[in-house]
Amino acid sequence: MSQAPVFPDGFLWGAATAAHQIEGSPLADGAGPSIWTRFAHTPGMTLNGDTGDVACDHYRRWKDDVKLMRDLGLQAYRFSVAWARVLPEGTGRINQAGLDFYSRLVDELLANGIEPLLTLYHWDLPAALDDRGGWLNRDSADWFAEYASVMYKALDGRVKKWVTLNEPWVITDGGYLHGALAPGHRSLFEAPIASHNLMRAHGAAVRAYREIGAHEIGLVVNIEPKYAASDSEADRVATRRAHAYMNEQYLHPALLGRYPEELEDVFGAAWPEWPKQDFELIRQKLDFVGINYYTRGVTEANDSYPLKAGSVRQPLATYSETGWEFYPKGLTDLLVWFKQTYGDTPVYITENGAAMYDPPAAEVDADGRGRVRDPLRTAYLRQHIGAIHDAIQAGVDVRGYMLWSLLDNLEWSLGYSKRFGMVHVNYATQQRTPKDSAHWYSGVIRSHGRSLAEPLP
Ligand code: GBH
Repeated sequence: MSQAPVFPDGFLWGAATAAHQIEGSPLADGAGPSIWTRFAHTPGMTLNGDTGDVACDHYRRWKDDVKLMRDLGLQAYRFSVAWARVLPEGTGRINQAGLDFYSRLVDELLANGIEPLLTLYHWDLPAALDDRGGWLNRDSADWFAEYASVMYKALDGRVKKWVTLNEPWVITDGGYLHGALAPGHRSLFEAPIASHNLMRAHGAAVRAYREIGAHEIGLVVNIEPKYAASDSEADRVATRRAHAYMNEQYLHPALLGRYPEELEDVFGAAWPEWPKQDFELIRQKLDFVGINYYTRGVTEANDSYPLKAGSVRQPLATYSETGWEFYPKGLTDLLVWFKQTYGDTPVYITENGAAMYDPPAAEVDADGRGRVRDPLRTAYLRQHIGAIHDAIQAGVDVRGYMLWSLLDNLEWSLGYSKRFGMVHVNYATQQRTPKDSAHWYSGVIRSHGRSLAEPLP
């Protein structure tokens, strides 16, 4: 980038987290258990048996964490609410102490000039609802709308940007198809049903918002553009399927009111007939779509179950610690694809970042500050923010960027082994140390993106 990039006025710079990954104290002050509390305490489900019992202890350190955000200059903070703190049984009785935690957090953010983006569901279903069938139960749409309405009544106005679900694809693929995530099911027959009910829940929550709320609400999806490994007919067909499965399975019903045809082929006998009126519920006008971008997929035909498509590693490419290819151009491509396919719904990048082989935090330096040199993360962020700028120049209405993640945190079933934070967390002492990438990102925010043109430190 030779010329200083220009981002639109009001483009929002922030960072993201999720409740189970940072809060700790999952059962404090009357909260109910979630499927993640239960899953992590089931032997063998997470790496080293890691749980969210302490995590970043954010439930007790939230005030200091907001101060940290202010010191870094964040303009926005995307976080999620633990449903079972607010409704310990998932529906019915409200636990005021749980609600108060989020109310205080929001007040503190606003007092520090930081705009809250609130995600209602980032994977931690109340265990009591899983006992009633979880996302396989059609009533889950009503449960979710009830919970969402409690949150709107308590916080709308102070919160002006709401997200219904984070990544329905991961919830279903991880939780119901491959079983690596809670609730750990492995069923081709359950997966489409869980997905469909998640989308009905999304629709029901948006519908409820239009009655109670007065600001903006959207859906967050993870998208990985799929490129065919070769020009062969077989690889191209496999790529279409992979793209429909991961990228269109949720956006098509939410924005177009139908599923992509390829899903029938993907799920075969496990693909149900859907009631037509469900799509009226699922398709609601959205104020924005949030896109989480980490990597792309290069797809070849193979008979791996159930997609008949697999990913091919790229020679000479760089991979992050989670094995994801570094491919910033994919972000520009997908944003352009999004606009072409779905029209002018505004977009936020609601997650982007990487676990990038950080060295251990060094001793405290002369300024009294610890230091973590993470040049690979800085390079990753710089290239991806540049890719967003390219998309904006191509006419895509991108309104903000939320870096994943504010803090090193609990990477789900991978436990504490992967660090995505721009701030290092020493889990023994809970000491927070902004990494070099955080100082770099502060400069990007301060200059509204213009510093991207400067050489890397
Ligand atoms: C997000 O999901 C989550 O929202 C967040 O909670 C989590 O901590 C963060 O990412 C980091 O993992 O193996 O090459 O086929 C990430 C969604 C979907 C991105 C699967 C990577 C696999 C790529 N992920 N995808 S590959």
